[in-house]
Amino acid sequence: MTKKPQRYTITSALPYANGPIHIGHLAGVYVPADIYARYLRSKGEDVLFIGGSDEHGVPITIKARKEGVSPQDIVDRYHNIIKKSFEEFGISFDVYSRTSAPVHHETASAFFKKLYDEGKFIERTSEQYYDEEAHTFLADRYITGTCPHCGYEKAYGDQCENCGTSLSPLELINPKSALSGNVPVLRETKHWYLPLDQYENFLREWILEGHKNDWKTNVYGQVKSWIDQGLKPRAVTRDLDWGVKVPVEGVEGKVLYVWFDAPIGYISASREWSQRTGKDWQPYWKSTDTKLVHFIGKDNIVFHCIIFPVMLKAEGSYILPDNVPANEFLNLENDKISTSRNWAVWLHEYLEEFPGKQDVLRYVLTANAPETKDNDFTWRDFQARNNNELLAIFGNFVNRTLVLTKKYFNSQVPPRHTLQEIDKETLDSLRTFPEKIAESIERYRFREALGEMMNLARLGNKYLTDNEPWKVFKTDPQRVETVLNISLQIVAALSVTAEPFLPFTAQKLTGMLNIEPLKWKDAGHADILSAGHSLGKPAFLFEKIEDAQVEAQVQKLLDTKKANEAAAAPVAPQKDEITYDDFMKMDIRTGTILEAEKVPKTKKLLKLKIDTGIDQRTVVSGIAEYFSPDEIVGKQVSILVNLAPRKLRGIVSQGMILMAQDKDGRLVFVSPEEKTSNGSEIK
Ligand code: B3M
Ligand code: ZN
Repeated sequence: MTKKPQRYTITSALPYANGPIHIGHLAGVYVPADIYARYLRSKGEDVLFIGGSDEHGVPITIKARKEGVSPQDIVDRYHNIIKKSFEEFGISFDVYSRTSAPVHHETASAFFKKLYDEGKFIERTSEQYYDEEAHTFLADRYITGTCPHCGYEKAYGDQCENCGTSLSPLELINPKSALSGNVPVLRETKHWYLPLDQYENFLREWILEGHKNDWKTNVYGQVKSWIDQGLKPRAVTRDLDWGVKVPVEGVEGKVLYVWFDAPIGYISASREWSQRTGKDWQPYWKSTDTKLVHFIGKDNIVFHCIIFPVMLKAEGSYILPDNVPANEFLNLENDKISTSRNWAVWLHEYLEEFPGKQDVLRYVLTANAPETKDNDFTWRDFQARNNNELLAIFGNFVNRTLVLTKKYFNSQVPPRHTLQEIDKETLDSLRTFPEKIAESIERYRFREALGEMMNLARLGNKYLTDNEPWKVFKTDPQRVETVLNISLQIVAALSVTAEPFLPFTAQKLTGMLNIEPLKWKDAGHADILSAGHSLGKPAFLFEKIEDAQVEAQVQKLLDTKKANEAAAAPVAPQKDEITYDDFMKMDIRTGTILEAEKVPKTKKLLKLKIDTGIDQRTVVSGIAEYFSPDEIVGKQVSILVNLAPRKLRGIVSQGMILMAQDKDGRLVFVSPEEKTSNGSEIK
């Protein structure tokens, strides 16, 4: 875009409403989009920042089936959780919509209908997998099988999550229905295809020539490789019943492919916003002086750079994105974030464990943003960035400035007097920051921008330390007036320049400065606060994060890893065969634990007194790590009574309690489901 845009339409990928959101989502898409939107608003730009839940697609219906509820129940649940997380983290959407909303069904349906009526699709009948038991075609994730590229056995019909290749169901080796587990058959079915191949020249000219220099290299590279491999017509309908119905007369049981309807969700959300605010949504999508920017993760590049633009182009009345600043992925403690393995930091859990610390996470995720390569989130880094950067630099500078002003000048902004060289240099430097930060933000380099914002805090911190007002006050209070005036101007500039990154902190800052939120243009002039202005009360902006807090988080992840490994480990193989008579030699009875005590100097052993119905006897059992004596007294258990007595730690044990041991090593009693008389035979 060469001329200055009149307005900005900012979209952020619509998260699937089939689970809560985690730090990977926040780092990859929502925090950068929010920084951008907040910055533009601060500049006084006209911004429409769009979000919403993606509520269609097979994973949602599969989850609903598993839980025995409707897909609508699933999306209602997660839409609300996700929406709340975004609000809590200060993601400043102008609208947060959802694709199950009527406005979306109407919008997507009309969009498809227009393309259909104008003959922009090709109709094709082809053979697709069908589950004869479930009486349904198996789209996308309803089919699983072995990946032809990497041999992974649980690849989906649309993608292999092991090697990342996008697949079509017919490529899978040993296909299986996810519904019944049966081998599917092939049946003919009719679908509509978007002929991407017909748009190759348009895409080459628009992206490969037009955006060679301003799109990120990861995005440009992916698009180029797709185009160079040759584009093929892509089906935009599916044989499913959850989604936007195909609006063609006589067609039943077909819906729009989720990736056809979801990006139209951005437009539907804009219409919803328009209905609510009374503002016209159309200029945000149809005026060429609008700058449209899609924030997404790298797995969404092809949809936002090829398929959706082709849809918009085919429709004809829409603008195209000016940029698609896709991010790479964020890992967690050196491992891929994964919902199914629960390898994630969930936002709703983070807030429970670190209440009020939204800005800390926003900060760490931006400082470590996976902008040019995959990056790693570690709890140690989280702690270090909080303690050594936010607290030690930003918080420390602001706090010292406000506390000293309170102490020496009763929280009134002091005047400036004759400036020394260091004052002039500091003020000159201060004036350059808003522009520097803005430049980085406008190039979608958010971590660089954040680094500059922190350099402004560093400038203040150093200025204060170099001038030591606490030492000078006795001899030269006027000098201290100047130093604190300048420091306060830096604090005020921080309240503006930090706002896109740390909105909660910026709000606290304006409160402490007792000012209305300022605009970006105010930040650079060094006279924001005039002498005599009364400040609010100083308070701490950040707190130290202790070792124990991050150790608890690391432990939680280690527990998850252990549980995952146990779940993945095979169960012990079957032992050698025995005869019926072998089995009948064992005399197993029900018995009740009468007494229990720890065997001294052992970790594992409990000495039990058991009423076996035959007698009362002593049994030594290795269960002390799982049960305390108190909780098992009175419990009815199963006991092998004719086991030869054994001496354990000097105690004669007469029999063995039966326990089930899972792959984790965890023990549970094998007890009768209902109380029976002691001595009942188990056979
Ligand atoms: N729901 C995919 C995802 O969460 C998808 C984005 C839609 S954006 C229109 O990765
Ligand atoms: Zn694979």
